[in-house]
Amino acid sequence: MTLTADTPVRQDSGLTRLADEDLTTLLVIRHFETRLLQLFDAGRLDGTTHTCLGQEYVPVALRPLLEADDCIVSNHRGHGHYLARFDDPAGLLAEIMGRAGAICNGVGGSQHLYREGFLSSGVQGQTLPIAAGIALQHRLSGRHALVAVFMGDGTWGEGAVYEALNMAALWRLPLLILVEHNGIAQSTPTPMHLAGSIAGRAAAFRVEHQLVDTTDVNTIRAQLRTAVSRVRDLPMPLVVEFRTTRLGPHSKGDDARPAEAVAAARARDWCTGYEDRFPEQFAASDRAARDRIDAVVTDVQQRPLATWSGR
Ligand SMILES: Cc1ncc(C[n+]2csc(CCOP(=O)(O)OP(=O)(O)O)c2C)c(N)n1
Repeated sequence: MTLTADTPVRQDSGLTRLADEDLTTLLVIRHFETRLLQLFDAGRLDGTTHTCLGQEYVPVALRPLLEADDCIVSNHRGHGHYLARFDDPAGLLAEIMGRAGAICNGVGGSQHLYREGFLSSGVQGQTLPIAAGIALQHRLSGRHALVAVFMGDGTWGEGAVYEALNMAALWRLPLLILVEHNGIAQSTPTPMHLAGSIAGRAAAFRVEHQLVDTTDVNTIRAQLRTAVSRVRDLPMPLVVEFRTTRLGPHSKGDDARPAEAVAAARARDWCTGYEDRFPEQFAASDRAARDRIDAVVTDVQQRPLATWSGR
């Protein structure tokens, strides 16, 4: 299926019951991101931040498909990618607030994280050549592991993406390109910045493309399990395009969309859909995740500033 401006985004009628562990991670990410926006509004955070509200299910669905040896390369909207990999909201918040216990001593902030097997950069497109380079190293060293790189639809406007795709296809790199297609890049709707389609661009390099058009974590896993294994086993590159929605502003308070577009995005929120379908399980997990993030916020705000020697 090729996505165009007219492609309808379907409401998920087929949400299935999640394992408690998955629902917990989804809601930890949801409450983490919600609190970040509140902290910004209250003047408690500096810099900027891009929340993944509405897109939490993407990294959570991928979690069991990735192995410990696989590497994740994330982008500017990467908090959910990190929290699905590491159950560490305190380390991440400390990084964003520059407090003791921060993942990178507060030097990286929201967008530039590094932890074993995980790297992020806020520079659009930069991550694709880096991810291809790591995948090449995996291949040359005989390491049976892939590199999963996250990007948005708007990032297909960066030339470096195509250099990386070319090399990935030519050298058959174990590169899993995960596109969170949320229909907008900052303030520019996708039809205004993307000629053709993401599927068509992948095809130009003879790279396989798979579309995911559901928010159901269990269904996504079933749809992708074989393809992700092939990326690692053959190896080969693969583009997976998630038809998703961004619920929040681009970063802190800059939502250029008309109110109806925001309302339409909210109507497709996996979270409210899940709450309607499984109210009891949702209520218990939601309360626990909210309490946990509240405690993390209280704890991290009281910590001393992070220090870094510069070496
Ligand atoms: C090279 C570069 N140009 C511009 C920016 C500023 N910027 C940050 S995110 C963004 C839009 C990204 O859109 P998309 O790739 O669709 O991801 P989304 O924000 O929708 O998740 C822009 C223009 C940047 N970070 N890097």
